[in-house]
Formats: sequence, C-alpha cells, structure tokens
Amino acid sequence: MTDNTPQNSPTPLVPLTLLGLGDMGTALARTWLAAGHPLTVWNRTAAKAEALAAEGAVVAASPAEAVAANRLVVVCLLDDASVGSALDGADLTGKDLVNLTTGTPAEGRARAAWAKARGARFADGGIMATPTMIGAPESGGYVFYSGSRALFDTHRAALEVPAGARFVGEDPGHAALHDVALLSAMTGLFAGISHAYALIEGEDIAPKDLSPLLSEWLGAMGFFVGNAAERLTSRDFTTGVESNLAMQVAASGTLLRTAEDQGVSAELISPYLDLMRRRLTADPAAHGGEDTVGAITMLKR
Ligand code: FVH
Repeated sequence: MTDNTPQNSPTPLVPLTLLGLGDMGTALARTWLAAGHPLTVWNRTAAKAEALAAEGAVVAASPAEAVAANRLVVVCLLDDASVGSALDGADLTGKDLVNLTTGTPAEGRARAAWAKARGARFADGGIMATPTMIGAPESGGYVFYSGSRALFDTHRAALEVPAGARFVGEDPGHAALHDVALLSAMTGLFAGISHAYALIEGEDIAPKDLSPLLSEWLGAMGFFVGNAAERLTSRDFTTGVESNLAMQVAASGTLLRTAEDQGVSAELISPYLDLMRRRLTADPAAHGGEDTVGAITMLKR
C-alpha cells in the first residue's frame, strides 16, 4: 500500500503582530511578510499601513485588536512613552512582548516589570541597524535582546528574519545597555571625524582625499577597543605602554592650537583632552606613564 502522507510538509511560520510602522517598523514588517510570516500590524497614523496591507498584512483598527491577534507581539515605536500609551488597555495576558523601541536600561527594566504584571513574557531589543540594513544580512546589522530567555528561544527563528539576533542576558536592561554603549562610542567617533573635516575646511585638501586616510587611520587605531578591555580587566595601566599619558597630554596642546589656528571650535575633542589632563594632574608621578585607558576610571560617578 502506498503512503501518500507528505513527508516534508513545511512547518507553518509563526504569526506575529507589529505595532509601529515608522521607517524601522515598516522595514521590519516587509521582511516578515517577504518570509511568509502571517503579520498583523497597527500604526497610530493608519495611512502608513496601506502599502503593507497590499503586501499581505492584516491591519488592526487598534493596538488592543492587534495584540489580541497573536501571541508574539513586537513593538517598534518612537520611545518608551509611546509604548506605554499604545499598549494601555491592551490585554497582554499570555503574550510574548518584544520591545524594539530604543530606550534606556532603566526603561527596559521598568517595561519588563510592567509586562510581567500584565501576564506577559518580555524581551527588550536594541536594534544595531538602520532601516536599509534590515532584511540585508550582508549589511551586518543585528539586534541585541535581553530579558526572557524562554521567549527568545521560542521565537528566535522569527526574530532572526529581519536581522541577526544576539541574546545578551536575562537582565531586561542589558539589551539597551549594549545598544547605548555602542551608540555612545559611535557618537565619539563621529565627533572626532567631524572635527577632522572641519580642520581642513577652506584648505586645499579635498574631503574625498582625507576620507581614505581617515578610514585607514581609524582602522589602525581600532586596537584601542581590545587594549582598553584588557587593561580594565587586569587594572594594569602601565605594563607595555607605548604612548603614555604624559606624552598624550603634552601633544594635546598641538591639537588645541591647530584648532585655534584653523578657526575651528575644539568643543568636540576638548572633553576627552580635559579628562586625560585631569588624570595626569591628579598624580603625575603615578599616572604619567600610564596608558590613556586609565583615564576611563575617572568617569564613573
Ligand atoms: N531609524 C533608525 O535609523 C533607527 C535605527 C535604530 C533603532 N531606531 C529606533 O527604532 C524605533 C523606531 O524608529 P523609526 O525609525 O521607525 O522612527 P519613526 O519613523 O519616527 O517612527 C516612529 C513610530 O512611532 C509612532 N509613534 C510615535 N509616537 C507615538 C505615540 N504617542 N503613540 C503611538 N505611536 C507613536 C509613530 O506613529 P505615527 O507618527 O506614524 O503615527 C511611528 O510609527 C525608535 O525607538 C528608534 O530610536 C531607529
């Protein structure tokens, strides 16, 4: 007798709900739809859902209706306050709530407690990608997740559709903390690059000619990331130092005088130079021979 039972019938893809169809929410929605996930969406400004409806999304009339449609509920709104107001009145009992809205670690922890009190499992997410990097694995974009490990494990396949997923612990504040740490480092990097371009403005040096030199130099200086991690772990700021703090502080005068001569405000670089100087003047004998990593210890209040 022939067995006609399909041997490899595909596992149905998890249906999910997405609240928020801004630039990021819309990009996320398109990847789930393209992958074949049944998707229910809601957005405060309903017109933003029209294109997605044409692509197969079910459009809910309210956040409560959208939440009721599926167990997995993803939220990607402007800020934590908009998450609170959108979900106010929705029944979260038994739901798996994933918050991809950028927030502080404290907001992530408070939102986790808030969700738990309403009967939901919760994971917070920090998106390390711009909208065009979503659904483009080659871009290297990914999302930090923290909070309920069980939720993350249950929905990992769906969460990995828009971008890579990195779980960074059960403290629901840690996704935001990783996110903000990386964004803060990026801010300092952008500040330094901005200062460098300002220095050459009005000179016979084209930005496009400085550009590859900057990229190359910043790549070479990337060693500082690992160097800082090792020294902060060992608390050894003096062994094998190549460019010590006393020299760096002396050299900072050149940076400041050049900015002055070029008519450029030093506001983007002076806070870091000031920090190094404070570290040195606190105890020149003890800190002069240190790596600049030692100055990091001055920041914690
Ligand atoms: N776009 C980016 O490059 C970054 C990449 C890293 C992660 N961020 C964060 O993602 C969240 C959403 O960002 P977005 O790019 O989608 O932002 P917008 O295009 O401005 O859309 C905002 C959505 O939030 C809705 N909204 C705002 N206030 C409320 C509210 N009080 N109640 C309900 N919804 C609200 C807004 O609705 P509408 O204006 O269309 O009616 C949009 O859906 C964000 O945390 C980024 O930091 C993005």
